[in-house]
This record gives sequence, C-alpha cells and structure tokens, in this order.
Amino acid sequence: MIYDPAYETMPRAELEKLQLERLKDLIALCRNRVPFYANKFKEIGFQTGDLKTAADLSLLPFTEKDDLRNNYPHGLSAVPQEDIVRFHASSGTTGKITVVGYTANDLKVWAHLMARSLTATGLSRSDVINVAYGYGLFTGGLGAHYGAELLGAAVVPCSSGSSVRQIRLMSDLRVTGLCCTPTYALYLSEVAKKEGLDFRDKSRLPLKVGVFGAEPWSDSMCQTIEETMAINAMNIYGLSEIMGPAVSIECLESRVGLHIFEDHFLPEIIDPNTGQILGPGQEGELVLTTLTKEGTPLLRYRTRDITSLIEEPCPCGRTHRRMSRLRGRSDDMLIIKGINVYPSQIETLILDTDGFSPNYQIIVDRDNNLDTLEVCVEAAEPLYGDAAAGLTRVLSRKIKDNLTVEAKVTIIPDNTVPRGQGKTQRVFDKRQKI
Ligand code: DLL
Repeated sequence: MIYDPAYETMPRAELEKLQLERLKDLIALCRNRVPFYANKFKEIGFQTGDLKTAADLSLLPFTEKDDLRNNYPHGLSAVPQEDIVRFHASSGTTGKITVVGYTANDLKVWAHLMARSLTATGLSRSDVINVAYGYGLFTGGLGAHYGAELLGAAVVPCSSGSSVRQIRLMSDLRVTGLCCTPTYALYLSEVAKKEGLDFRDKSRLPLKVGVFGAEPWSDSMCQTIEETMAINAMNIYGLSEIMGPAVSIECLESRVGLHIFEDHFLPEIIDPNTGQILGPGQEGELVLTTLTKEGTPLLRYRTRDITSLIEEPCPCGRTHRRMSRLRGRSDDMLIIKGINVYPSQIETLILDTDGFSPNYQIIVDRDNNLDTLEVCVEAAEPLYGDAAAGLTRVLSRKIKDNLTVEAKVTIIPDNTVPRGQGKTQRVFDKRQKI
C-alpha cells in the first residue's frame, strides 16, 4: 500500500521539477530569514539566480552539526519564536546539545511522512501500534506517535521502560505494530520469554511488524529479530536535525534499502574526506537538504551517516530513490592498527556464527602503544570449557579473515551486557582517554 501515491510515485522528471522549485524557495527563505546563511552566501558570492538546476546545489556550502551547536539555541531558526510550536533536542555523544524548532506545518508534514512510512511497512488504520521509542526531547516517541494517529491506527504510547507491563499490554491489546530501537525489541523478546510468552506464538502476541531505527543494526541483526519474533523487522531512518524518524523507510516489496522522501529531503552522497559528490552505488556520507522545513531549514546538512544511493526502480512503484542500510557513522568508524573497521561489520560476523547471542560489546584499547580489539559477547546458550574456547576461536578467525584485524573474543556471562531501552552503546574506545 502507498499512503500518498501522488507524491510517492511521481514520475522522476516531475519530482525533480518540484525539488528545484522547493529548493529555490528554500534558498530565498535562508537568505531572507537566517543571517547565518545570508552571511555564508555573501562570503562565497552566491546569487539566487546561480541555482538553475538541482545539481547547482553543489555551489552551496555544507552545514555541520557544529554550526547548530555554535549558534545554540535559536541561531539557525528561520521563523519568529511565536511561530514555533515544539522543540526537540539531541545531545549526541559529545554531550553538547543541538535544538531544533518546529512550526505547526513542520509537525503536520512530519506526521504525514510518518504515516507514509508506517504504510510502507504494511501497517494501516486497523493496526494497534505500541510506540516504545522514548517520548520527550528525543524525536522517536512523539514522531512515531503522531504519524500512527494520523494513519488512524490505535496507538499504545508505552514509551520505553516498564517492559513487563509493555509485554502484558501488547498481549492484552493485541498489538500488531511495534516502534522502538532494534536492541529494545530484542530485550522485549527476552522479557517476554521470562514471562512465559513467546513472540512466535501469535495467539498470545500477534505482533507482525516492527518499525526499528535510531541506531545502527546489520542485516544479520534484522534476520535474528525476524526469526526470534516472527515479524517483519522494517528499517526506519531519521535524525533530529532534519526532522526525526521518517526521513526514509524500507518498503515491504523490496526489503533492500530505504526510500528517502525526496519531495521533502534532497539527498547527496559525498566523500567524507574531500567533500566531493559521489555517484549512485558509491558509499559515502549522506548529506541532506530540507526542502519544506520552516522552523529550522538546513542546506546540505552533513549527517556523518555512511550509506549509498540506489537508483534502480523499486517493485513497490515508489519513485523516490533508496539509501542502503547504514554501515555506521563516519565518526563511529574505528581505526585499529591503521585498518578501518565499522562496528556493524563485527556485528554481522557475530550473528553469522551459530552459538552467539546478539548481545555484545566492542572494546578498543591500547597496550604498549599498540591498538587492541576485544569482542565480548554473550553465548546463545550457556557454554563452558572446550565448547566455549572453540566458539571464540571461530569468531576470532572470522574477524581476522574478513576484516584483517586481530581480535580477542571473550564469552561473557548471560545478562552482562546492559540492555538498553533506547540507543545502546556497543563500542568503548578507551584510547580516546589517552
Ligand atoms: O534517532 C531519530 C529516529 C528515531 C530515527 C526513531 C529512527 C527511529 P537522533 O537521536 O538525532 O534521531 O539520531 C540520529 O541516529 O544520524 C544515525 O546515526 C542514527 N540512526 C537513525 N536511524 C537509523 C537507522 C533519531 N535506521 C542518528 N539505522 C542518525 C542506523 C540510524 N542508524
């Protein structure tokens, strides 16, 4: 099903025309209302007339997370305070806050895009959806909530936490859709087991679709969740600076990549080191321009997220291009003895090895000036002696063969890895303290 066929299946030529018109309006808005951008345009001598095609976007400067931080809290706002109806904020790993203000129309567009997203995952007004993303400054909870309501589904606004109660409600209210982080979904399935329930038993827990995002998760993690819970585990992407969830969504028909809602967001992929624009299929950093945002419009925002664009038509009929599952963030990439390693690559190897659970931590340290990598992982079933040693050897060998780095693999006791309710920290890079 497609929620908004007129826009989601718009022929590419028409869509590109619409994008150009919206881009021109955006540039006028930035010039007239956001001194930060007006100054940047002046510095580089950019005139509004310079933009003739969407490709001329490359004439414009990038916006970085630091620009939002340095202009905290309202510096990049394009509207007077009385037109803002809600703020969201994200703290990120460095702890410095960025704030984004939304107008009433921004919230309307967001709910609409979330309703589009839920529809793409197979949910409809007849579903009961548990929103277990955190409600608050984080965009996950309220973002999913208003989209689900607009769709006409029945929302159970559990937020994250009180997991036993959530399981009970999911069973009693016959919840069919679940919005949360992938790690929280796994945790809910563990809690259900302890309560004597199993998500595979649809007569007790009829869940059919998970709408998961907000943190990196690999194809293997997706498969593990789908098997453990007997659901479709669909990938949703977004970020607070641009809007929140529903910047892009996986569709049921292809299950490869996430459609970016291109009538509202213009994507580019760049080389994170040189800033050069890369072609379809080439992996690099995603850069997004908001085409319709009023409160905090952003030009060429560097997301730091690593992905590639898929241009091939999709069997679902949507004409909006897809982005591949995120490999990670450029600032999450570990350099171990000079070798680039993404945590998601290690996750894939763990989950592709029979005997391990999806609960793991990656610890990077330095010993005698040499980088060390340790992968601590819980076994699927308790393991001792030779069986444990054998399994650790298998994983170390896989890591060495695939990623060319040496890793010490340690099997840790069940329940050692803290179970997150929101985004879960998997990587501990102790070298940064040196
Ligand atoms: O995480 C918004 C969101 C909420 C997205 C609920 C999806 C679902 P932030 O807290 O600002 O916003 O974090 C944004 O999270 O730049 C990515 O690095 C990461 N991220 C978000 N979705 C995915 C995903 C929300 N599907 C940052 N896969 C982004 C991998 C994701 N990483």
